[in-house]
Amino acid sequence: MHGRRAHRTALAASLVTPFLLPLWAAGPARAHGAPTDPVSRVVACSPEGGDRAGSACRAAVAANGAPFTAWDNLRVAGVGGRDRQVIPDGKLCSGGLPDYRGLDLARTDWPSTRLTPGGTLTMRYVSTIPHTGTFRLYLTKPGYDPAEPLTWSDLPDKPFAEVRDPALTHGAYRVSATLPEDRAGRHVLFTVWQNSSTPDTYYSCSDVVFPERQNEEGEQRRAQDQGQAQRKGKGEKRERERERDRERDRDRGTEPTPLLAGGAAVLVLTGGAALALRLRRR
Ligand SMILES: [Cu+2]
Repeated sequence: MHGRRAHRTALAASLVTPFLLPLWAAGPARAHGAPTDPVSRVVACSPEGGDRAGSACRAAVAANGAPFTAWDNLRVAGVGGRDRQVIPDGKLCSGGLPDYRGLDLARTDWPSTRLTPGGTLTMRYVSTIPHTGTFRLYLTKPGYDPAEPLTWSDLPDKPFAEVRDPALTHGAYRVSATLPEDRAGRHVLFTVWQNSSTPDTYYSCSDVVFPERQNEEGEQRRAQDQGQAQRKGKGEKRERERERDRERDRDRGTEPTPLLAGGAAVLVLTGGAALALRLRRR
C-alpha cells in the first residue's frame, strides 16, 4: 500500500491539526489526555507518532520494553499538588511510573516544536475522557542542559501559566499563555494537569526549541561592524585599543559582554561558550 503509506507520512509530517483527528480516533477506549502541540514525548513516540519518532523514540521504547500505546494514561493518583515531593528528580517525564521510564532518557534529539520567546503559546491537550482540573505549565530555566536528567531544580518554582478548566473543543483542551522572553535553544515544557474530578495528576514533557540568541546578536554585531566600517578614522583607532583591552581582559578571565564585543571577540566567543557566558551574566 504505497500510496496510503505516503499519504500517512504526509499527514504526520504536517502540523498537528491533521494529526489530531486520527490520533484521537485511535486512542485507547479508556483514555485521558496528553499534549499534542507542542507534542509531548509520549505522543510523539506513540504508535500514532508517525515520522516524528526518531532515534530518541526508538531508544525510549527500547528502555521501556514496550511501545507507548497508552500515550494518554500517564497519571499518578493522590499527588494533590505535592508534585515536587512525590515525583523523583530525573523521573519527571515518566511521572515516576516504570511503564513510562523511557521518557526520562536525557537526550538532545527528542522530537521538538519550535517556539518564539515572548510569543503566545496555545497548547493543545487531547482528551478523550474530559476531566475538570488545573493545567500548570513550566519551562526549564535559562541554562537548562538537555543532556542531563530533568530535575525539579531545572524548573522555576512557579509555572509561567496556570489555567483552570479550559474549554474542551474538538477533543482537546486549549491552554493559552504568553511564553517567557528569556529562553534560547532546547528546553522542556513540563505540563502538570491536576484533576479536580479525579484523584489523578497527569505529567508530560514536550521538547521545545527557541531560536539561539547568538544568531540575533550576530545580526546586531554585523550591523554595528558595518556602521564602524563607515565611520573609520579616530573611531577605528579607539576600537583597536578597546579590542586590545578586551583581549587582556579575556586572558585574565574577565570577559566583556558579547553584545558589546566586536570583531575578534566575536570569533572567539562562539557557540556554547558565548551562550554560557550570556546566561551567567543575566
Ligand atoms: Cu482520565
